[in-house]
Amino acid sequence: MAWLCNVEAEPAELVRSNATWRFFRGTREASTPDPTAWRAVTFADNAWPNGGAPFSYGEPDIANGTRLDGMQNSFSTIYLRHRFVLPAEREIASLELVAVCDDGFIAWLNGREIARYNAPSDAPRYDSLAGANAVEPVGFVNFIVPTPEQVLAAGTNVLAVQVFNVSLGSSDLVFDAALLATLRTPGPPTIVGIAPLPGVVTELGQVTVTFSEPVTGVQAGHFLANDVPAVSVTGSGATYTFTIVPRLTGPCRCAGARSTRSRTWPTRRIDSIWRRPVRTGPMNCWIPRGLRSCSANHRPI
Ligand SMILES: [Ca+2]
Repeated sequence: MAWLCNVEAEPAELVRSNATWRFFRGTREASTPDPTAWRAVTFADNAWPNGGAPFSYGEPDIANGTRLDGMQNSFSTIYLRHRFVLPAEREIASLELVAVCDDGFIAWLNGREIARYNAPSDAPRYDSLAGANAVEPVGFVNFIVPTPEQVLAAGTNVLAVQVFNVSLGSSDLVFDAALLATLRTPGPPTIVGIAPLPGVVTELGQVTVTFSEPVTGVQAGHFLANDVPAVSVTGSGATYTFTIVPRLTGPCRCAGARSTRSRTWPTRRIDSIWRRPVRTGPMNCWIPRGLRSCSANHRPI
């Protein structure tokens, strides 16, 4: 539901198609003694040459990228690494790898596998072969990463790919990929529910507030009624009930107060939402019993 997501999401290309990668020809393992070490963020790939994607041979229609002349009948795999930085203040909402490949590949993000296509059935080696021929013409295929927050990290990340040809003598090889994300910047919680609703009440002893997400650090003094703090608060998660003593029977001006915190939020924002609630109308129209005229005591917060 849209009102629960108090953030703005935007697409981001963490790794672009035609990007420059560090690459290693699979004439031997890319790392020893641990043949998986090359997939880690910390692996030193300085000695690997840079090459632009797509990586290919035997494809006369591909004019750009890195031509792997000499691969046919010589080696069946290549290793690729690409670094990118994820800003610390961003959260990841979705992630997918989009790849074009002849014949197969396995992709790891920070050492964790995120996608495989026509991959060998056993543990990949430098001389492994793709599990099947790519169907031509090859096109970009999407691979959704289901739990991106578990593989992406703030700061430096590494996308590592091993590409497999179907045979040493295969007439061609192609690989290019992009890593696409939806990023969002966390925002403060909003108030999505208030009880009693603004309007006419005869007296006011409690107010229950529901936030758009669980918050922490809520204290009675964060809620003011006629500028007097509530005396107690109960609740947890996203919903809290403030008790006002004595019960108010006159015009009541209510507002959220300072510094409730959820993960990182000041609640200055809560005040502003309270003052201008989108869904519930003006907040301070608490009309006391016996009042002749509503308008006489209706003062905007
Ligand atoms: Ca091939």
